[in-house]
Amino acid sequence: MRLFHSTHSTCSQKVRLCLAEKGLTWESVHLNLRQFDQVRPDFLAINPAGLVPVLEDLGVVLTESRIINEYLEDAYPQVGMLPTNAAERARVRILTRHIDGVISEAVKLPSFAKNIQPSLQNDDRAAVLSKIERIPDPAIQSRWRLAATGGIQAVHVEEAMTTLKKWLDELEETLTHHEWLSGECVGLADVDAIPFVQRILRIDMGADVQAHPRVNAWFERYAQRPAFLAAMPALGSESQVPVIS
Ligand SMILES: N[C@@H](CCC(=O)N[C@@H](CS)C(=O)NCC(=O)O)C(=O)O
Repeated sequence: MRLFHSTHSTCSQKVRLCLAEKGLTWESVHLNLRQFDQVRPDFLAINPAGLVPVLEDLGVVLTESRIINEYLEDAYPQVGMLPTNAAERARVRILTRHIDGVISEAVKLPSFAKNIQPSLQNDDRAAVLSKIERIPDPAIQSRWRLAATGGIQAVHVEEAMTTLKKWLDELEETLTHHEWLSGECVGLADVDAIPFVQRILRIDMGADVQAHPRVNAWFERYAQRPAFLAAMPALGSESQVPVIS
């Protein structure tokens, strides 16, 4: 099994957590997104969308972190990551879909504002903009261009922060009924959510997490697990490699 991933990419972290929880071993192909490895022709040949993570397993090439984790659950069920009850499985999938469709997007601008925009200002702007031209998705291209030209403003970030606070409220509510987001045991909803709660902490929204005592306790409890230590970057390491999301 081979994983194309990046240390500080939340979507890569989701998959690394799932692999670690399942005790699966894998070969690492690391991409530095800040250096635009994702638009190198050899990587675009593997994923034309220019995004990590990508999992190669038994001749299959998979993109999309949520789908990769579902695949891992189907292909390697020995350590189960979904509840057995059908209604509970559906509940977990609603959570993971929301993370994939809404939360994953919401963390990007605040992450860029905090980490990417300042660091890009030290680079040669023309060289950066020419690399950005090679990004396949126009929306992703414009986010990078906005950051490269110092254009991300507080107002852009505010809307995202409102979405993230609302999500914390939803997680708090879920954790009043369940020990883990996935039910009685750690599962896909937990591994999909952990990277984003950590990111929320790292974009200076620690007070918002603390205002949600169950979310806070759940995060601290999960952070004791071996999978967290194996899959998540050490605190403070963003200063060496900027966070992208
Ligand atoms: N929906 C995709 C999103 C993947 C994604 O956005 N990956 C980011 C890192 S978390 C990336 O590769 N970004 C490259 C870029 O911004 O150029 C998934 O969940 O896998």
